[in-house]
Amino acid sequence: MSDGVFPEGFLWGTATSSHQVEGNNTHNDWWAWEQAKKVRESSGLACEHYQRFEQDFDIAVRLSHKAHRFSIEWSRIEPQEDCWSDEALEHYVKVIQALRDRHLEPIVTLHHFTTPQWLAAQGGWVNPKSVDCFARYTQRVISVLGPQVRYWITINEPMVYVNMHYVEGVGPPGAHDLKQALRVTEHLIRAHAAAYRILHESFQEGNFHPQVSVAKHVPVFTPCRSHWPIDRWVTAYTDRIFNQAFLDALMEGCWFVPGIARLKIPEAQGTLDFLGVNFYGRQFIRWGPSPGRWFGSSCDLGHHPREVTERTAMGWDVHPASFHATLSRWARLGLALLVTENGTAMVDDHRRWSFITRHLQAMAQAIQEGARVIGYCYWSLLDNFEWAHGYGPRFGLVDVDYSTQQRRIRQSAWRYAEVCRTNRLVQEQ
Ligand code: GCO
Repeated sequence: MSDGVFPEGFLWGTATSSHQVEGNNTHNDWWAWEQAKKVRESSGLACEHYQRFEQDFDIAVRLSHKAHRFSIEWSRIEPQEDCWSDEALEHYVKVIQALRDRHLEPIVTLHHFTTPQWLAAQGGWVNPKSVDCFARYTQRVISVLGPQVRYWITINEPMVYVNMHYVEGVGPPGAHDLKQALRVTEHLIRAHAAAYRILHESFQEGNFHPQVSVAKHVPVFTPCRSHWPIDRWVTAYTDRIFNQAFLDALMEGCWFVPGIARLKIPEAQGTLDFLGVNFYGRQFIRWGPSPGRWFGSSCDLGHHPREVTERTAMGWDVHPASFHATLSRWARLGLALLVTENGTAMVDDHRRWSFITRHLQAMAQAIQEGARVIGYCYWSLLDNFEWAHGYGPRFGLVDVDYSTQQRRIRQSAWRYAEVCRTNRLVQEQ
């Protein structure tokens, strides 16, 4: 049994995103997608967090959190092209003030899967114009929120976004198009680089130094049949596309995947001040006919290898050792790591705590071995709208009754609160 002790000032907290909790985000492409009945359930009022954020942050304070990650909804700030809503901007000023008043460090995401409908109508992220539009939006946001925010996430899970929306087509625009996927990848890199520069240039004068990153989902890809060389090969290739090439672009200014493309993007070089890490589990890859896919197909649930012994309610693999592996691997970039998401949908809350405690232990081990991890945001504070999966999955430390909007703090939240309060994880026997 070993206790985990975490570095002083560790940013303990949770993460959310606008569309998943706010409610009534009527101007973005996901809303339109839901209205077109492309998914079973519509986000609707979600958790009404847009109105209830103060009450929700009070809960975070009761739970001894020190930080909170959330996203700004671009389509509220700019509901029509180049038409800006002062009211929406003012709202996020209040959100940040509410966090500051409660001594919760804000970690602000600028793009979390949703895009304004006016931009989507012009081709969204396939259109090169998206880069300038995103830069203009960033400029507007920081001119108002300014130095109130130290930690910025430009784009949430860029490669998950590309895969979900342009390869697997389970989000708007529902494309299965590898050419488009490549263009979107490039534009997301350029948009991140533009936002990075704007954030830094805006604060050049003062002694305020923003810390900017993406939230990179960095799964550990694992061959379904480890004795099959072809599975091993396609796994390594998937890792290159999904993880390595994207991070190479932000570190070195070049995105390269043999057989696909080499993109020189010099303005992206050196645009990570830290690395935001999202981690949920291993992903198993097998060789197989997979038309329209970039990646070797993931093993479907029925074909998980025998070594998978534990799954979440989403059917995802639970494997804390891979969390340790991914933190150790990416720490080698030489950047501080901030865990911007790790979490689980579980029906049984005991299993949620078991998931959390084992992942914290894995993180403590990586820290002990030298990884510079500065914070951990559990996904999520509240149960919320899980995209194409609707409201079924329960990721929250806090249960939400969607018919009354009542919040009920789960037992796992209190156990996690103890860690946040003491900055220490005492392993249970
Ligand atoms: C993602 C997003 C979140 C999800 C969470 C659980 O990873 O897809 O960042 O919006 O809700 O990850 O799936």
